[in-house]
Amino acid sequence: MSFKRTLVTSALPYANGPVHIGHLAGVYVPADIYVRYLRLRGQEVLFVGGSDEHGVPVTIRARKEGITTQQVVDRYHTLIKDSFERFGISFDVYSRTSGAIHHQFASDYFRKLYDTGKFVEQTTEQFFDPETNEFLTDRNIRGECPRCHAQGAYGGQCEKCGATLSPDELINPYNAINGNPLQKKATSHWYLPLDQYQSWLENWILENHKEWRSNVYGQCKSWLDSGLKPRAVTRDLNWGIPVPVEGAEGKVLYVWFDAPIGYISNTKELCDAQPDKYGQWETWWKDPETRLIHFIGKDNIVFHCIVFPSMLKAEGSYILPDNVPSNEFLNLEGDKISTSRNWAVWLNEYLDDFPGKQDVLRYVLTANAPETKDNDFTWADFQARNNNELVAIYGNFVNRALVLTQKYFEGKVPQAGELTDYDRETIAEFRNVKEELEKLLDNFRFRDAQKEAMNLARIGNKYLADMEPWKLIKTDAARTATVLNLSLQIAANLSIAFEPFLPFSSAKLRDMLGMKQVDWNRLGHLDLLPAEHTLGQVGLLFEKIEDAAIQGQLDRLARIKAENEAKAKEEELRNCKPAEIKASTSIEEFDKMDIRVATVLNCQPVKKSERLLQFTLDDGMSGRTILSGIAQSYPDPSVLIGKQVLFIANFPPRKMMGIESQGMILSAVNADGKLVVTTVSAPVKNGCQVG
Ligand code: B3M
Ligand code: ZN
Repeated sequence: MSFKRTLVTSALPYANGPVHIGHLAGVYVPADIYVRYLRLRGQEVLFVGGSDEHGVPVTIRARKEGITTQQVVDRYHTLIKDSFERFGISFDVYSRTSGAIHHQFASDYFRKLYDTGKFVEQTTEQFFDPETNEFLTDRNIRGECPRCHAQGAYGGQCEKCGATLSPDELINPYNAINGNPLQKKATSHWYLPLDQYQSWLENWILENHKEWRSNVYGQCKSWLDSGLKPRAVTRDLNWGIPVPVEGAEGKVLYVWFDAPIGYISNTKELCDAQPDKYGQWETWWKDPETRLIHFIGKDNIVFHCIVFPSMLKAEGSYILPDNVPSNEFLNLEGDKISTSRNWAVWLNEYLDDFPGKQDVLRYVLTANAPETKDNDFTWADFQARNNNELVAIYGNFVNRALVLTQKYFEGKVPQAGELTDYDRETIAEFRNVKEELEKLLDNFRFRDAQKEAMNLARIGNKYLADMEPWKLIKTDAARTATVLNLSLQIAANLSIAFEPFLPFSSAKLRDMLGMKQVDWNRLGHLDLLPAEHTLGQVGLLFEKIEDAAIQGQLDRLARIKAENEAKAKEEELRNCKPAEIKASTSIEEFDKMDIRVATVLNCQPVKKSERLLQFTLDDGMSGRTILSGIAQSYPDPSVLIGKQVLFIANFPPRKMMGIESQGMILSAVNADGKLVVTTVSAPVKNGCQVG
């Protein structure tokens, strides 16, 4: 189908923290590359973004920081917007969902579906905290995992064993915020009956959008195959857009209902403010000649491919997404990126640590983009790609071409003479560049497209290294002129080819070349700079990144990892509940046990055993040796020397690893499974009995 214009949206990040490299790699860099590319091709395009300011995550953050929810979203919306700007993410509009325009728009949208009978109302039993008088969302409900019995599992998932849970399955559910036990209480909500859209969606996606990325198509298919169910579009919460229905006090629109509508309301906000420049918002959202593309991360697929299209279909007057290029996840140094665990490279911090190096990160994230599978960001790879690719190939080539022209031809593009076969072969390499890049970019294959652009730099670099104009100048000035002319033409092409990917460097390169504009249509032509054209000021396009800067980042991550491990341990101990009491016994049974006090004279690992420690005890009698399987809990057993411990004196001796053990040391089992040797609270004469 033909189209006149393209509307590009990128997922609205939650304003509950700064944005990190995972956001950039997954959504914003690819969307920006695509938009810049369409603009270069002279197409009409609108790039819409904004902050998602509703939902539970922002309220959790507010509680954690001890400020109001509005303060949280104000803070992070500003920070996120600024980070995007500094990275050159070229939104036409970046607004927010807590604004009045959005509230009104989303509220009206809900009301229209409500009035036309598109929802079903249902009453269900939900968890309720009688003390705070509020219903809890899944994320705020914790309890014991029914599978692995870890304490503190979340309503949605157990972090310990990874099981997907529903809050109903948790044993002894409690309020994650205050620890209060929860009750069930009836509440009614409005549902979008997705089951009624099932066959329409099957036809629309599975039959008519086979071209979607296989990860997107596959996820949709599996949702559809397991049968869609009605989804609640309202919540019991005090943060969000009030449900515009009488009797719905205390209820708000579910964040996933209002957030995608934010794409529309943000477009409206822009168009209403500048209709001459952007036209009517309806043109972007309702004209079948508009093509709608959503850039998102993989955890948002169901909402953009199934839920939002059903909402649009229910309303009836909107276009539907044409494509939903979704990326998989980016990990950081082998671990899942996590805002709550601070396991991320935050964009604002990156810019402080690497000022002016926006394009380096853009480059690395695209080179390593998780387009088809999860990928890993490592600082070593970041450094290598900068030093070995951007600096050593692209930067080196451009710098040599420019510096030599300054030196030999007073900074003016020299006239090319007769071409050799090698010149012609080099020129031929550029013949199909434009078509190749377009094919890849049109298919959202940004990683391969950038590789293609870098390949051009490689060709230029090799050409210059092979031609050695710095030697040639001594014998053949005319030939040198041709070589440098061709090199400068290649450099000019690079500034165009890299424009969607590395906009800052492309602009810098154009300044150095004295190039006024980028003309995508001229890409591949090796006559972009006329002879005698004066070049601009030459500088370095990229700079080497030293080991110390990388080490600084690795040290930071190591610190965070250690902090997280300590916190996890603390949490585990805090949430641990004691084991069940054993079946009852009697004083007579207990009396059979001869428990005594002894001082540890020596304690050392038993050779060839991972488990056993050998205790030498002063037991107030003739002394004894006891083996205890607690080596894992005491990496340095010498800490036990001099301590008074409790042991069972009347177990029959037992040989292990060739050593006779004469009893058993008593230890407590800690929540993390580690054993802690028991002791007495004041000195006791060795050999005395415990009872
Ligand atoms: N804020 C979820 C996310 O950041 C959500 C996206 C909304 S897009 C309409 O993953
Ligand atoms: Zn579990």
